[in-house]
Amino acid sequence: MTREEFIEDLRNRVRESFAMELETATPNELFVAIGQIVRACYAKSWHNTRQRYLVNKQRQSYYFSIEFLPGRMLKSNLMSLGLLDMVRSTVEELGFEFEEVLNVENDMALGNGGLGRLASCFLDCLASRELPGNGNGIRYDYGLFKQQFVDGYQVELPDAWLKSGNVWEVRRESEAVEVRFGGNVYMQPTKDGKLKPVAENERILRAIPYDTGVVGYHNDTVNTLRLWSVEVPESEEGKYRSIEERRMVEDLTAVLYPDDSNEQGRLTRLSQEYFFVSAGIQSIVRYYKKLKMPISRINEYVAIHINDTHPALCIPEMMRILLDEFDLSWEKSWGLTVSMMSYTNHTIMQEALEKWPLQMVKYHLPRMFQIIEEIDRRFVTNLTGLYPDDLIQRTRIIQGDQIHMANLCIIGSHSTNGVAKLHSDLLKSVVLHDFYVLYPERFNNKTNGITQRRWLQQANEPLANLIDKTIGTSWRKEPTDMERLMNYCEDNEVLVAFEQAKQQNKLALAKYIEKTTNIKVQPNAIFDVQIKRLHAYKRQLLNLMHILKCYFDLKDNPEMDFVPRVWIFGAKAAPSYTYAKAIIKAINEVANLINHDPIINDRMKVVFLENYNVSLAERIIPAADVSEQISLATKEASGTSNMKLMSNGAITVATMDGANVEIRAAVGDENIYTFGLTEEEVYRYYEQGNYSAQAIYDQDPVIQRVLNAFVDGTIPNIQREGQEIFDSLLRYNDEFFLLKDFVPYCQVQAKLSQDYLNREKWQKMSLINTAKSGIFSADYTVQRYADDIWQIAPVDLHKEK
Ligand code: 26Y
Repeated sequence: MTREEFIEDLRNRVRESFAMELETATPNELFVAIGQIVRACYAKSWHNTRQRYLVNKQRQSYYFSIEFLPGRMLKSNLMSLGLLDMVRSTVEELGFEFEEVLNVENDMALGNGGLGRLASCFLDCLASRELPGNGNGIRYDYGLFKQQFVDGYQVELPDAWLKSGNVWEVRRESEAVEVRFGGNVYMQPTKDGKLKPVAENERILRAIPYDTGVVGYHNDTVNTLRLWSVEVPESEEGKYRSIEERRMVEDLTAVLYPDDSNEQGRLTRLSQEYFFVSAGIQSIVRYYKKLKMPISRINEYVAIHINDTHPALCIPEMMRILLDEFDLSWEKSWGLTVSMMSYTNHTIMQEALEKWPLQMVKYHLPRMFQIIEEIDRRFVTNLTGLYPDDLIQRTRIIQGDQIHMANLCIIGSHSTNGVAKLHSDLLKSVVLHDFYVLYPERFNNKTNGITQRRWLQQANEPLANLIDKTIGTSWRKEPTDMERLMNYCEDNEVLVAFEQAKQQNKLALAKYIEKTTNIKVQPNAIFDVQIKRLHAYKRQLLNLMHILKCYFDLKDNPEMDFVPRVWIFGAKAAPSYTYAKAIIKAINEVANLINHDPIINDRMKVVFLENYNVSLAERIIPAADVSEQISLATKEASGTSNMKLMSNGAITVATMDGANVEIRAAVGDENIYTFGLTEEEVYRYYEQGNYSAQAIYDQDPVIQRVLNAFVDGTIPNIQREGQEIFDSLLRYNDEFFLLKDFVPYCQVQAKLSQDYLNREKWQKMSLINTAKSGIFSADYTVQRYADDIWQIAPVDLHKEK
């Protein structure tokens, strides 16, 4: 597309869609019109991709996830299509601010955090590596809540992201399917003496797919993210007479559950899980029928991935279709199902493991219940005598009055993976050890990754351009080529240029901070960043304790040498997670105290940015000097912000947890600040039960002063929250061992501050972090899933078939 064609197209669309002239358009109209142009640009490739997969009878993977977190899509689509520079310069020449146009787009925030963002990175990588892989999920009317602070407290507002329309989606009426809930199922004998399930009094809902193109980077691949929305089918209109009844139905895909740690066992959540799973599996089977292949070979054409246990019902739903609709035997159906399914575990935290009440499943999903019961029965029967009874009892799916979804996933799939080496090892040796005894060959590791296209190329153009200038542009397609930056570790000119790029990003973030919070920060201070969901195990509180220590040091000794620092937080707390909310309040009050204390004289600033989401991450990450990855060892399955920050040249302060271990191995000990308890030490405390927070407190006056600040009025306005925090540490014995890790944490922070003064040393460390970050590209992660688990191969759409 030439510049002239683009302007002409833009002019026409603004006219036709808004009855306006281009000259009078605002960023809103411009965003919609450019979005339409971009969509039109990839429409043909999208169609071709689908057509080619169909004609080739391509084996495809389907990534089932109850969360997807793509963020904004205009800039990434423009970049993938190679149109970014032209469109940007043209828009600016026309007298508009391109940034403003981009900012019109609502984030697509249909996810809580890491798991949902990982799903979106994976889709991007599948398309960019020409791999035939699709997403399947829910089109929530409301994404993750918007966060506001009122008097330092988190307040949640609805995220009505669809209010102004969604240029990227296509509603596919003709591909709607029915999903059935409730009713009774009984077994009826057929003529040939078999038993067939017959259902009565079911409630039938309609699932409408909305498809979004996933545009590959500089290739012609456009894959599909299919999200399902619920409707009352016309045939059922009469049944849902009252407004309440209709609302019950519409509630199904109304909101994303905003909790990523505590399973609450809610019926609507269970219904969501079955709804998108059933719709997705039906749509896969319907597509497979088009290939005119026997059902007994479906596993040669379909790979289904279960992202955490939320889509676990894929297993019984596939069984239902093979058994009830294709009349296959149990054995045949089971063989096909297990060979199609694979599962990723994202957590070892007990509270986040899904367990559904038997009665709830039995009443609302009676056929699923029957099938799960039979899977469980056969599992027990087949293992009895071969393995100890207690092992069988610990691994079976139905235990007491609950269905253990992780057990269902492992038993019903051929692959179970963790998301970082340490995490996968813990699954084998501790968390899922019993299963590892049963199925050692099913366990594997797939360390998470990120897409540098979004997190470096797009979010950090100053750095990306500088990398181009230094080593050429091949890294944009092959991220490990960034390793060539290692040749410039001693090159002062290059180091200074990298420092300038960082400075430019810090300046931009400083502006944003001032605009949104009124806080002025010095761009030459250390920008110390912790961005992630608010969770006790992630230990934002440890960071806050260190901030308080620095504050007291300066108060005691105002003349001391102190390397100026700006602490930047971004974090949402689940609305029902009161402890996490108390920590938000405490951080905000400490920020208020320190930011306005004349003695501190701007040497410390604490900034908690509201509404952390993908697009805010894109602003913060390029400007970070320090990346806080300080979860208690064993608790963070992988982490992915650690990789994004590293790639952008931030230095990590890390516990030996999740993928931090692999980051250290990549950059070397000298280029990361590690501290804290190791996995072994944590488990030793658990085994020996001899951790005493009180003992640590009693011996350390600094810790006493820091903790007392929460309850003695030093930090104002946190009577209740301060007490809750104080109690969590002392009365309830500090579940995540903050007090034990506090001193070593402060020590590495002090070292870091000193190192920061040595600009050359720091810049070298930063360069090495970027240089070594290529291995964390999700391009490679996805390639390993494709090779080891899904067995899918690239399809070159440039080539004629
Ligand atoms: C069942 C419900 C309460 C639930 C909902 C969401 C449970 C868990 C989640 C989300 C979990 C999640 O985001 N986990 C994170 O996944 C990332 C991608 O693998 C990891 O990097 C990160 O360590 C892990 O906490």
